[in-house]
This record gives sequence, C-alpha cells and structure tokens, in this order.
Amino acid sequence: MNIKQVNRVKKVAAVHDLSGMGRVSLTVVIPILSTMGFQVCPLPTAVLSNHTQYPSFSFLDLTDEMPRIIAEWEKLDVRFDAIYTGYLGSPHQVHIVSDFINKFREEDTLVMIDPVLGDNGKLYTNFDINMVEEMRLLIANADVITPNMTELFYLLGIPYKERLTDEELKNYLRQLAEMGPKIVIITSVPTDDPHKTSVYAYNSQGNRYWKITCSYLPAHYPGTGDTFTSVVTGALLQGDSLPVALDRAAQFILQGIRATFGYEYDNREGILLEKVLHNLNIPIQTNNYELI
Ligand code: PXL
Repeated sequence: MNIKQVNRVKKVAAVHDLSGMGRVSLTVVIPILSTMGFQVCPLPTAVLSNHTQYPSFSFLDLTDEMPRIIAEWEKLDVRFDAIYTGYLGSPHQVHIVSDFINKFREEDTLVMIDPVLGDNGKLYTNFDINMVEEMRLLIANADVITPNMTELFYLLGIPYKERLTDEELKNYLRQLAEMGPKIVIITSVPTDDPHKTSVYAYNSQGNRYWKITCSYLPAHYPGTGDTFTSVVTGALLQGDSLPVALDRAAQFILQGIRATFGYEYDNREGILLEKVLHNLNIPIQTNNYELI
C-alpha cells in the first residue's frame, strides 16, 4: 500500500453551501463530523448571507468555481472515505457533482446524498422543478439518500400527503431504492401520536425495513435535516449498523431541540448545536429501532 494514500483521519468531501446565519449546511456538517473524528473537506456550492428561509439573502453561486477546485484535488491525488452532498447552488451542479463522484469514488467510499429540495410540502425559495428533475439524476449515484417527506414526494413526482401507512411508506422507500440508492432513509414522518415522530429506512442489501420513533416537540428549526444526515454519515463511517446510526442521529436531534426549545428564541437560527455537540462522543444509551 502507498503509505501516502492512507487517511489516518477519514476524509469526507462535503458538497454543501456556506450560509453565514442560521445553522444549516457547512456550518452544521463541519462541527458534527469534526467532533465525530473526521476531516471535512468542503466543496462549497454557494455562499449566502443566511439560509433561504429568511425573507431575503445574498447568494453567490459557485457553479463555475467547483470544477476548478475538483481539478486541483485531482492534482493532489486526494482520496475520500465519504462524499456527502446537500444543498446545491444550481441545477447544473448535479452534472459537476456526478462527475466528481465518478472520479473520486473507490470501492469503499460512502456516497451519501441528501436531496435537499424543500420542507413542509414546498420547495425552498430559489428551487424549481428543474432542480427536482436534476436531483432525481443525482440520487442514482448514491449509496444512501435521506429525503424528508417533502423531498420524497417531489422525487417520486406524486402529490404531497401528510399521513401515510407503514405499507405506503415501505412502498415509497422501495420505489426510491429502484432509482439507484442502496439505502433510503425518510426523515420527519408524522405518527398517530402528535408527540412522536418517526424515521423509516430501507436497506436493499438484505431487503430489511427499519423504523425509529422518538419524541416530537412542536417547533421547526432549519438545518435539522443537515444535522440528521451528518450524524448518520459519521455513524456509518465509524462502523455503526444502519439502525444504530439512525438511533444515534434521532437522539442527537432530540437533544438539540430540547437544548433550544425552552428559550424565547428566533427558530430561524437553528438548534443550539454548540450546547450538545459533545454528546456525539457519548455511547448511545437506548435503542428504539424496530424491524417492520
Ligand atoms: O438545511 C437546508 C438548507 C441548506 N442550505 C440553504 C438553505 C436550506 C434550507 O432552507 O436555505 C441555503
């Protein structure tokens, strides 16, 4: 083995935007994966003053810069243990990111794609159906995808529906897996009990479906999807099984929301991540996962 090419600390290429205010994308991905012991190498997609759930924002699209960054990384002969993509700055970036994955993916590389498109039944400001169509192409490259309920329906091209049975969810999970990814995880699924929320997952290698249910507090914080996927990425990289990775991520989100919820606070700033980051290094206390 070429000694130079061993990653003593595992490297994650993180393809997300950098937003100055509101904890989303790189400002969430970097602290979480660093705390879990991984080196984050950002390939920024855009620079924003703040995320797009505020009424206004500045936006610098880095589509033209990304191929230059990738070309330099090729010269450095850098190797990644994971490639993790999230919020893209333009639909065209899908082609740049697909090429990047094809060039840098090796047998053991984890390709994690969070198909960031929208929330609460709507696309984020700036995104249109063109981004949805491109995102359908991007997920074909993934080992793992983590859509929320809104993204699930946009990716499948069917109308949004809030309440779903386990059988419907299993069917949708399988349909998404048929689009390419080996593992599909659906986050923030409402349950019959308004005080609970669930995560559903399907691993096509083994054909098993998992469900994790945990407490729900009635508040919306931007960036919790990025937090969830970042923890799952770190957990899988450290060798956790899929259901343990999901448990770890769901419990961390709940800790973050509990640390924030009691304050009178502008929720657009996201959860008070800094208060709970250290929990990522504590073994998880309970397992809630079930096979469905
Ligand atoms: O967390 C998703 C996200 C990422 N990046 C930007 C966003 C959002 C959600 O609003 O606006 C810029």
